[in-house]
Amino acid sequence: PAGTILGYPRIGRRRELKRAVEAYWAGRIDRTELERRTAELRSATRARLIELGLGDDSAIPDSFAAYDQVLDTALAVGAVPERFAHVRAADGSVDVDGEFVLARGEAGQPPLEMTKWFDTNYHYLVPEIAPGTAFAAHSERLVTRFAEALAEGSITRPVLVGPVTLLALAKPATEAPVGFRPLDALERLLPVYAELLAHLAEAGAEWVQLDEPALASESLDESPARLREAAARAYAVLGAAERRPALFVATPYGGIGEGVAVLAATPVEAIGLDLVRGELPSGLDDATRAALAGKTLVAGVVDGRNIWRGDLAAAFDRAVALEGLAGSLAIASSTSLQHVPHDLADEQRLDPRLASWLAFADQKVAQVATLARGLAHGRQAIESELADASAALVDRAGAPGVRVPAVRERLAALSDADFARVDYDARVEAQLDLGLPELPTTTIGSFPQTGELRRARAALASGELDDAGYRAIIEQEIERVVRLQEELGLDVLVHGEPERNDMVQYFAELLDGFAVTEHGWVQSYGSRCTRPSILWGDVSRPAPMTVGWSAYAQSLTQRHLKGMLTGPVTILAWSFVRDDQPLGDTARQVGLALRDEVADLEAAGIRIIQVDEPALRELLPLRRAEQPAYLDWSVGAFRLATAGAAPATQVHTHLCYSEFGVVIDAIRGLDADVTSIEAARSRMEVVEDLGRSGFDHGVGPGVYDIHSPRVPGEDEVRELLERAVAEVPASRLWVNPDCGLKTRGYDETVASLTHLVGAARSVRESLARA
Ligand code: THG
Ligand code: ZN
Repeated sequence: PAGTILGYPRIGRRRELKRAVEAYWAGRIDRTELERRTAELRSATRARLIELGLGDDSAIPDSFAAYDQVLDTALAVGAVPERFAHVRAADGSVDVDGEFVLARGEAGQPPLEMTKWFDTNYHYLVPEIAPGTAFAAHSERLVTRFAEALAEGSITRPVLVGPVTLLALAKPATEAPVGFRPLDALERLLPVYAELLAHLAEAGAEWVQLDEPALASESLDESPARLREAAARAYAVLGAAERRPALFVATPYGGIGEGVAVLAATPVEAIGLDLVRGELPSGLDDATRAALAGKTLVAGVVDGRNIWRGDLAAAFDRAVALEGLAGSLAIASSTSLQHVPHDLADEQRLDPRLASWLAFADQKVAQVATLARGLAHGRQAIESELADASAALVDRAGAPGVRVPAVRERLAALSDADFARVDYDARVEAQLDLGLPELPTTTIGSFPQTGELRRARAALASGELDDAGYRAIIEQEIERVVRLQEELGLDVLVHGEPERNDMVQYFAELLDGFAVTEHGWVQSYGSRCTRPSILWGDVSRPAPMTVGWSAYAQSLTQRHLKGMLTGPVTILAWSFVRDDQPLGDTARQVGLALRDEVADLEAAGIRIIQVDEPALRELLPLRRAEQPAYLDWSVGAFRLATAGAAPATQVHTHLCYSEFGVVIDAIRGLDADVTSIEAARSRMEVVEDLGRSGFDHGVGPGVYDIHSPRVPGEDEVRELLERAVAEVPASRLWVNPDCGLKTRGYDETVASLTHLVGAARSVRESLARA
C-alpha cells in the first residue's frame, strides 16, 4: 500500500464501543446485539477510511479489539493463564465472554494485570506465560472479521501484536519456575503464528501487520540485543512459512537503530519505521541495502500520538529522503491513531484559529493520503496541501497566546534559588507547630464521586443549574466529607475534590494556554476513556483555582485541611502538549502557575499542600540516553511549583505506582516533605526499596488497596503498618490508603477508613508502650 495507518481509534466517534460493551456487561443488551454493534462500528470505520483516501487494497488495517489488542493477540495464540483455564471452550478458544473475564476478573480471580503501553496513556493487559502455556492458533475471530470486511468489498490488513513484543510484554505466570522468561517460549510460539498466517492467507488476506514496538524500547526486562536476536529468529521462521500473506512488521514508538538491518535480513516484505520519534536509517551496510531493495519501507512520518497538524512538508521530505533506499516506499502514521480522538470536525466549540492548527485521527488519515499521492505523482501534485499546512504552522507561531512575553520573562528570570527550599531538617523543625500525632492519618485527596455530583456538573454544563446552585451543591458535599473525616478521626483532612471531573482537566479549564474538547475521547483501557486537554500556548493562571474550595473546607474544621494540586508533569502527561518547544519549558510554565496557587493557598491559611505527580513514571523516555534529561526537567518543574512554600508549610506528593527503579533518585529529588505511594499490593516491599535508596523524608505507604471494593480488616492494616514501622522510623511515617477514593463507594470507604484509623491508633499505642 502506498499510504496507510498502523491502526485507528476503536472507541467510536461517540464512544459507541464503550456504550456497547458497558451495556453488555450490565445485561442491557445480549451478545448478538453486542456483535451487531461492534460489526457496525468496524464497517463505519472502513467506510470512513475509504472516504478519507485509504481505498487501496490492504491499506485499511483491522485494528479492532473489544477490550485490548494485546489481549486479543494473546487469545489468538492460546496464551490463556492456567488460572483462567475454565473460560476456554473445548477446542481451547476463548470467546468474547471469556475475554471479558480475563480483562475484568471474576469472583475470587483477579483480572490480568494492566500496565502502560510503552510511553503512551493507553494501558494493555499483561499476558502471563509459563513453560507449559498451551499455545495454539485460534484464528476464528480474525478470519471472521476479515470475511466480514471482504463481504463489503474491502481487503483489510489484519493487525496483530508480533511474537517478540507479545512475549517481551508478558510476565511469567505464577506456575512458571523461578528464572523463566516469557521470551524463552519464542520457539514454541512461532509455529502458532505461522498457523494464524496460513489461516488468514486462506481467507484471502494479502497483508498482515505485526507490531513490534518492543524493538524501539530500552525499558523492557529483555535487553535490546536479545530482542533483536529474537526478532531475527522470529521473522526468519515466519518469513519461511509456506502459506502466508505478505508481512508488514511495524516498529512504532521510537527508532530501532540496528533493528533495521535485523529485519532487512529476514524475508518480511515491508518494514515500518517511526520517523517522528525515530531517526532515518543511516550507516546501513551493503548487505542491508541489498536486502532492502526487495522490500517496502513504510515511512511513519505523520505523528500518530499528538493532535497537531504539524509540518506536512517536512514530513514529506523525510519520506522522500528514503526514496531509493528500498524497493518501494509507502507513507504511514508513526503509530496507531488509537492515541488521538476521532475527528476534529466534531469540535464545534473550539476556537477556529486553534482548530486550523490541529489534526485528529481523520485529519491524519487525510494527511497520509496526501503524502502518498505526493510520492506517486510528485510534490507538485500536493503543493497546495503542503502550503496550507505550512501557512497554518506560521499562523500558529505568531498567534496571540502562543508566546506570551510576561510568561517568558518570568521564566527567564528564574535562578537556582527558585528551585530549592531550605534543608529538610529545618523544615521539620518549622513544621512542628502543626501539632500532628505520630503516624498521622490522612487520605490521598478525592472522596467518592457520587451520581448526584456528576448530575450537578452535567446540569451546570447544560445551563439547567446556575453557578450559585452548583456552588451550593459542592459546598454541601465538602461539608459532608469534612464532617465524615472528623467523625472517622482522621488527622489531616481533605475537601474531597467534588468539584473536579478529572484531576487534570479541572486545572486545564482554569489555566490560560489550554483548550478542552467536547468529543475528544481517547481510550485509556477497556471501555474507559479520557478527554485530554490541548496545551497550545504559554501557560499562566488568571485567577486562583482551588483556594476557594480549600479555604471553605478549612473554615469548617479545627484540623488541618490539605490543599490538593496536580503537578506539572502529570498535567503534561495527561494532556496533548505543544510540540514547538521543549517539554521542560512547558513544564516550568505550568510549575510557575502552580507556584502561584501554592502561595495563595498559604495566604488563605492552608498549612499542608499536596502536589500529586502520579504520572512522573509515565513520561519516562523509553531510551536510556534520554532519561537523565527527562528526570532533570520533571523534577525541576515540581520543585519550581513547590519551592516557594514557606518552611513551615508541609509539602506532600502522591505517586500512583509501586515500582520505582529508575525514578527513585527523582523521587528523592522532588524534596517533598511527605510522599505517599502505592504499597499495599506489594505488602510494603516498596518501603524497603525506598529506605535502601537513602530516602529520608516523610513517607505514606498505602495501607490498603483502593483498586478493589474489598474492605481490609483492622488487623490486616495493622500488620502492614507494623511492617512499615520496621523499615521507617515512626516519626517519618504516615498512614493513608494507596490512592484517591474517587472510584469507590461510600460504604466501603467508611468501613476501610474506620479500620485504617483504628489500626493507626493501636500501632501508636504499642509504640508508646515500647
Ligand atoms: N485522568 C487523566 N488521565 C489519566 C488518568 C486520569 N491517565 C491515566 C489514568 N488516570 C487512566 N485511568 C483512568 C481511569 C478511569 C477512567 C479513565 C482513565 C474513567 N473514565 C470515564 C469513562 O471512560 O467512563 C470518563 C470520565 C469522565 O466522564 O470524565 O473512568 O485520572 N486525564
Ligand atoms: Zn494514586
